[in-house]
Amino acid sequence: MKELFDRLGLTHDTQSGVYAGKWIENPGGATVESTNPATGGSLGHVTMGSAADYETCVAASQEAYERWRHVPAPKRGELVRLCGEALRQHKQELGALVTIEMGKILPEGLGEVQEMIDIADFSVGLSRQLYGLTMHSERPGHRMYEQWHPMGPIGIISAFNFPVAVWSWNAFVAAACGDTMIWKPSPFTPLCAVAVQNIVAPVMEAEGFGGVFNLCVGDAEPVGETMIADRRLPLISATGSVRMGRRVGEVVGGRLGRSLLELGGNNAITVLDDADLDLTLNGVLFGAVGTAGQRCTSTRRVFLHRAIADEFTERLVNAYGQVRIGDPMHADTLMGPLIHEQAVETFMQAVATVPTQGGEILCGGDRATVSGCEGGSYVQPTIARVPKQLPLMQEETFAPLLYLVTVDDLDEAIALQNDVPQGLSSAVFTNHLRSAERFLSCAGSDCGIANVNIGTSGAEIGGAFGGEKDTGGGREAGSDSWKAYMRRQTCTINYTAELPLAQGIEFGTS
Ligand code: UN1
Repeated sequence: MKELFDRLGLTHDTQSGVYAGKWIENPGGATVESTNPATGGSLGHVTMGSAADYETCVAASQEAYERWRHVPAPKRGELVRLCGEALRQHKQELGALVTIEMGKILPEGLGEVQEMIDIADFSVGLSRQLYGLTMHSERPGHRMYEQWHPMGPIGIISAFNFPVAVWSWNAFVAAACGDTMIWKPSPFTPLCAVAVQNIVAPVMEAEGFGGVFNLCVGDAEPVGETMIADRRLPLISATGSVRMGRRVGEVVGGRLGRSLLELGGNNAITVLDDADLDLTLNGVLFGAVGTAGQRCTSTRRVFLHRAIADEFTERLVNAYGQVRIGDPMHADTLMGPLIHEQAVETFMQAVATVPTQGGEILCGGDRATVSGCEGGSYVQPTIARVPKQLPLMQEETFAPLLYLVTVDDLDEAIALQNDVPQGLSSAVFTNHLRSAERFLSCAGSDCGIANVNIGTSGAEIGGAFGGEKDTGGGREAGSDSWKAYMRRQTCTINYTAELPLAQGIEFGTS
C-alpha cells in the first residue's frame, strides 16, 4: 500500500486538498479522513479548503483562463493528450486507489481510469472539431455564421461513485474547449482527487498552465455553496443526488448561470418473451450487482414478461446466490462494500419497507460479513418481487436492491418504466425488431439512454451521457456535449455599401 501511495504522490498522514495553480501547503479548512469502505480502516487525511482557499482557486483559474483561451484549440488538445498519456502510465495504481477508497472491484476501478483515457483521446480529436454552422443570409452581400468561444472558469462537482472518471468527462472536454476549472470532489473520495491532480498537474505546469485544473476539496460550506453562487463561474457541472442537483439548479438558475446536471437514475430493464435469457441474465447481473448498485446507471427495476417471469426469476436468484461478496481488491470478488454505514442503513430501511408495501424479498436482504474485513460496509445483493405500484420503486436506493415486476406486454412495461421521476437509462431485451424499435420510438422509453440487448449501465464515453426529468437534463462526455462548455456567438457580416434590414424593414430619414 505504501508503494501504491508513493506512486500517486499520496501519504497516509495528512495532505493538502487544495490546488490553485500549485498545491496550497496549509489550506484553512477542516481535515477529512479518508476510509476504506472494505475494512473501515483509515487511509489518510486531507485538509479541505476554506473560503479564502476557494478564492485562491478562483484567482488561479481566472489568471490561467486569460492565457488558456488564446491557446489554439488543437494545442490545448495536445496538452490533454499528454494528460491521457500520464493516466496511461498510472492506470494500475489509480485504478487500485479507486477500488481502495470507493470500494468498486478492481476491474471496475481500472475501467474507470480507462474511461478517463478514452475521454482524453476523444477530447484530443474534439479540439480540432469545435465546429460552427454557416447560414445563408436573407440579405444580399451578407455572411452569417456561428462560432464557439470558451466560457471562462467553470465549476465541477463530482460524486463518490465515479471519483475520477466523471471529473475527466468534464475536465478534458472543457480544457479542449478553452475553459479552466475548479473541482469540488466528493469528501468521501478525496484521495482519488488528490491523486488525479498529482498526475495531471506536472503535465500542465511544465507548459505553464497549472491553473487550468484546480482542486478544492470541501464540504457544502464553505466551498460548494460559495461555488454555485459564484457569478465568476458561468457554468456549474454537477453529478450527484437529485436533492443536491435541485439545489445547484436553483442557485445557478437564480443567477441565470448555466448548470449541467447529471443526477439520479431509476433504471429499468424490460425482458420480453422472445429475449435471449442467457444474455439478459448477464446484463441484469452487471447492471444490478456491478459497483454494488452504486452507479447512477445501475439497474433497479426489471419488468418481466409473464411468459418468462418464473424461469428468469429462478435463474436470477440462483445467479445472485453465486455472487462473491468481499474485499474489492481480491480477484475473485464480484461485489464489494457500500461506501459507508449510512448507505447500509438506507439499504436496510428499504429492504424493511418492501414487505410493508406488498413486496417479497426473494434473496439477500441483509448485511453481509466478510472475514478479515469486519469493519466493512457490506450488504447482500437483494432481489424483491413486487407489485406494479410499489411506492418505494419511485425512489433511487443507491444499493444492490433489485425489484422484479411481472408485466403482460411491452406497452405495459414502457408505461411502468416511464412512471418514475427519474429518466437516465433504460433497456429492453428482445430478439424482435418491432419490439426493439417500439421501445426506441418517441412513444417508447423517456430516458436519456435507451439500449437494446445491453444492460442499463456501462455506457461508452462516445455518446452523450445524461437523462431527463429529475435526472437533470444535462449531457456530459461524447457526441456534441462539448457545446455546454462553450458560448455560441452568431455573427453577421455585411460586405456591401448598403445597410438592408432583415425582414425587409425600411427605416431611415431620407
Ligand atoms: C455514474 O454512475 O455517475 O454508464 C456514471 C456507466 C458509466 C458511468 C456511470 N460509464 O455506468
